[in-house]
Amino acid sequence: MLIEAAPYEYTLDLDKAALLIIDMQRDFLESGGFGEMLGNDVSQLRRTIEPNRALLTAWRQAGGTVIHTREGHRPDLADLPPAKKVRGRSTTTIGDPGPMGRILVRGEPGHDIIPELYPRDGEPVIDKPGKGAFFATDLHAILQNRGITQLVVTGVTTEVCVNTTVREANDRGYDCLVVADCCGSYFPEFHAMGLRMIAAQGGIFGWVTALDKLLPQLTMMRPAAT
Ligand code: C5J
Repeated sequence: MLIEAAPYEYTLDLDKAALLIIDMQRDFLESGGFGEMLGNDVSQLRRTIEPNRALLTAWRQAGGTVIHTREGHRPDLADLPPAKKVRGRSTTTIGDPGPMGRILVRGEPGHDIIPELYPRDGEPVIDKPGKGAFFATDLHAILQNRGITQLVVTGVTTEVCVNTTVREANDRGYDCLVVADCCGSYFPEFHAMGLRMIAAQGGIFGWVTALDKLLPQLTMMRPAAT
């Protein structure tokens, strides 16, 4: 299946591909969460929910592999680097009580994935302590065991966890297709530049497409189960 993309068309093979949805967590996206508490405009991220929901629905109907990630730490914070804890000099940091439980701690309500995109049974959820989904996780092993070489990447934020994951994936030999309108940043200029950096120089880290280029192809590929 050929998908119109930058810098040139992407050949998607659904049997070798996974949809990788990065960090669509309540604390980043929901009004009243940690992201908003820090003064961020969560509407910049919330605009990605509906496109992600449409893509996830079509991807599931086509029978494709879906993998979700969440950024966060063990409740005892043993995997939290001191540098990450103190960065930003904020009075409230990772592990402290926040509006939806302890901030970025596994098992807390704010750490979980938003209900609109909630994982189904059988869809792996990768709990990652860093920005990249490959660092200190079993993502690479899971992908290799399933024969996956292509990643369709969405989620938040474009310039942080999406970009870091795409760069990690690229170095491990995966072909990444990033869906622009299914990614978001609190900072629109970083979103735009984050996408440009991926597709620059002939696709130095991967490809970038839009939902309206991917969705019709996906829907055509395999009829929805009745
Ligand atoms: C993600 C962050 N998910 N911005 N985290 O991008 O700290």
